[in-house]
Amino acid sequence: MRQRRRKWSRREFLSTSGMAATSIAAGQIRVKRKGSVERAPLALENLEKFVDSLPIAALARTSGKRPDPEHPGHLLPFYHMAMSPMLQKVHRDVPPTRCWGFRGGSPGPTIETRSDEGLLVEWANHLPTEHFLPIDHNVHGAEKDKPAVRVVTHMHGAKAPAKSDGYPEDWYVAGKSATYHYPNRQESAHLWYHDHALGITRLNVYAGLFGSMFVRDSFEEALGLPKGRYEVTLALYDRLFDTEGQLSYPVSPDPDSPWVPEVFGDAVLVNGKLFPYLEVEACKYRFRVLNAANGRFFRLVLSNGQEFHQIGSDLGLLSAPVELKTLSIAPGERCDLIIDFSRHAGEKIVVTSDSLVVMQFRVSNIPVEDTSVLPKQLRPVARIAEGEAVKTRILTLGEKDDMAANPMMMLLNNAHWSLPITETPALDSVEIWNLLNFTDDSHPVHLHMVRFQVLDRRPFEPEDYYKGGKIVYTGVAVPPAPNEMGWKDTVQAHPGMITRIIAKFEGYPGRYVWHCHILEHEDNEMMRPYTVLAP
Ligand SMILES: [Cu+2]
Repeated sequence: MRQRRRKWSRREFLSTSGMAATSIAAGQIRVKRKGSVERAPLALENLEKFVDSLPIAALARTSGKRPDPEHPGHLLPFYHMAMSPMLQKVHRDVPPTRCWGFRGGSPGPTIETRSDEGLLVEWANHLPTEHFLPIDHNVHGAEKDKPAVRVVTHMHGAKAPAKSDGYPEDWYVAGKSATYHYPNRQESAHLWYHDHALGITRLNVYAGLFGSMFVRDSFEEALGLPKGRYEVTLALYDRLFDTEGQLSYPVSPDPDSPWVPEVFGDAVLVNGKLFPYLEVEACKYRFRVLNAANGRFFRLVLSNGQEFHQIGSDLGLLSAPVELKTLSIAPGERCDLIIDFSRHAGEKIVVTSDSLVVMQFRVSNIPVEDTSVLPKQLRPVARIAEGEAVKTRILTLGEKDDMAANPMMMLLNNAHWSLPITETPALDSVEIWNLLNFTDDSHPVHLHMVRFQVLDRRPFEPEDYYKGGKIVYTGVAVPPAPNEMGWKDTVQAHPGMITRIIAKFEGYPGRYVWHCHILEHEDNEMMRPYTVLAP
């Protein structure tokens, strides 16, 4: 581990200046690679905003039923989800963009299911054998002897058996498929599926391989929340485009080692469109927001300054709505929002994130009767008592830099992916994980299979830990924000802080992973296997 730099970090810099994000990102594209054509970035400022309506992903249709792997006499809905190349119109005035999707969609079709109702998905690789984005063969798992195009789909947030979790080494090539079983023994939540192939996840997701799944239950349905056309998924992600409207993925100046530590696009897509608008009625809407970006943290605000309510986090409902004017959402996280447009009839409201324009709501003038409710209480979230923990782990988030302080790789607990497994919680046991962040970045840390709660964040002195492995706090513990008091599967671990989470490892024994959800980090060693031990 290196000395922690206390200079202005790239993320802080980019996040405070959209212009900076644009120029740096564009600069990255203009880095000329050996044998590659230099392409100028798409001039977003020349594009007319709000000319395309917000697309809504299709509902996934089943392809019949198949036997339940746990109870072969019982049949489960079966979905065939083929990954294939596609063209996408991201904007009226941008030529079609080559990307990859599920069943012709990026985001792919939305799977709807209910708690305790299992389903099967055959994730089929119908992609070409060559990748259209720059693979770095120095990245672990993506060596020159590996096939260029490899996929394996993970259902983020699913309590799924290990063999259906999409282990990063379980990738397969074109013409192959894997059928996964999702028992869905979990509360209502917004899950999302995305590629997880070792060493190229960042490229496969950037290419478009992701979509949503909703688990429903009767408790949630009884609350009377907005539903049907009043419930809208908003999958947010940023991209870089060239003048031809094609995806640009930035590369480093070293053609033999193109990996870059972070990617920030100047174009924010919502459900596959650039600057879309959504016509809404003057009533309450429920927005299921997903940050599907490789590395961008969004900070969403409404241009009319109105407040909104967060009613759910990654893995389900909060105990009560939380009023917000700004929503911070990190890659991998989901936020369940209620926006009430009833006092804003006729308004055009723009959603922005820092200096980036995200989308527009056009509120109708026609009076409408709103029968939905924003309940004062939602679903009780019982806090896991710290005393229940049988083990407390100290886990570091670090970065290895070259001589010029350029990040070369990111590490969890200073360990590479291939080292022996060190995190081995027993099934149904409770553990506290202390995430010590030694870097300048916030890392959204995601644990597969389990749900957890955020205990607190507390500043500490890295030097003392380097020297003697001693934790010296430099301030008081900060409790989680009210909208972080629900069930989480991804937590923002901030620089210079120890972020504590508590989890009960319920579900299934077997090998899973935990990792940073900045996909460039995850691909370059910021991911470790962990094993849930059978009793
Ligand atoms: Cu990270």
